[in-house]
Amino acid sequence: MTDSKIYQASTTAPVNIAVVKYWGKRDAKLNLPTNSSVSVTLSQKDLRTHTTAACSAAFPSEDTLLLNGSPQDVSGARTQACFRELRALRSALEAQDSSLPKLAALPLRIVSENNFPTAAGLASSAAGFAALVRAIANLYELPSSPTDLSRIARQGSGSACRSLFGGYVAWQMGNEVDGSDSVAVEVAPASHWPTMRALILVVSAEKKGVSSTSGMQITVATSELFQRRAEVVVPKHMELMEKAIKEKDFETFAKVTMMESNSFHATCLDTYPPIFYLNDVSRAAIRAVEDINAAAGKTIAAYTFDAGPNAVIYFEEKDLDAVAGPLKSALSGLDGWQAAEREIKVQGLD
Ligand code: 2P0
Repeated sequence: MTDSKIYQASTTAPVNIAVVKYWGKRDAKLNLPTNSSVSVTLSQKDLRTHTTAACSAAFPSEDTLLLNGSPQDVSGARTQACFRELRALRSALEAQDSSLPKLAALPLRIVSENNFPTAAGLASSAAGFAALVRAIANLYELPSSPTDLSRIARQGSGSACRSLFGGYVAWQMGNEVDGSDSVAVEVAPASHWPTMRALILVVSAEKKGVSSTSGMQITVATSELFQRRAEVVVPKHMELMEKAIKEKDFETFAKVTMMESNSFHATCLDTYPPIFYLNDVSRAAIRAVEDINAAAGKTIAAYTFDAGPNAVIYFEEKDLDAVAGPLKSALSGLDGWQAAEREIKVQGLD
């Protein structure tokens, strides 16, 4: 008799925004980075992926993935790597305990929903792979820690490993060739520094022009500035950033965040052919933040940009009025800002 029971589990995973940026792979197959990175996890209230993983002998024999209602190709090496690793862990459990249902052999049906635009520089792949990996781990009842799961999610998308934690998270690049030590760890929980806020300026919700995966490969191959960034700049920024977070030193946190963003976008420009992620509204946001800090007489706001024009502005809760108002009036006359204005969101941290 065939067991037609449907086993299922759901989870959500948050978006993370890097303050020390991941850009460059030393191993493209295993998604091993050329440098470590640090991120802040944003509230799941507005930005998150919700994923349900199910398996059943009654399902068609192929694994399937539906993202925002559209069927996705699961045959890619990255998704397959995640499925393979999770199935291997489940098989090991089943081998130890013969009373467990044989789930590893069953086809998977994954259903994911984002509550924000996909691929608009808002780290959708990070939340997506983190949620996919944790949903399947929950379905399989794996005893894995968040760091264990980060090792698997990293193979789906590098930045996904950081979305397995809330709060302040480091992705340690590691040294091993098999990637076993390239994992995410908590720098501090959100409760350590709960006054941190992020303002998201959605300058464009369109899909980005150059994907991160191909962009960073061209940077590694062509930019000499990149060498210095990976070897000298990022190690220095990692140390300063982890210390700033531990000491809740906003000025240092903010300065390193802005210099990191600038360093990353400088290596994009130094890539040949060059990669442009920032646009005129992005540059106006940078100038507005500089003006806000000059008016305050200290650094109360920090901008950062990923592989797209959208800005994330970090600030402390007490400075909301000094940051949001001036930013809005500085940008309100610009083309493209209409879209941004509607989308401003202040995020707490989970
Ligand atoms: C980051 N970004 O640290 C950096 C900053 C974009 C700029 O991680 O190829 O989508 O899937 O490992 O994780 C975007 O890269 O790249 C990214 P893959 P991913 O957040």
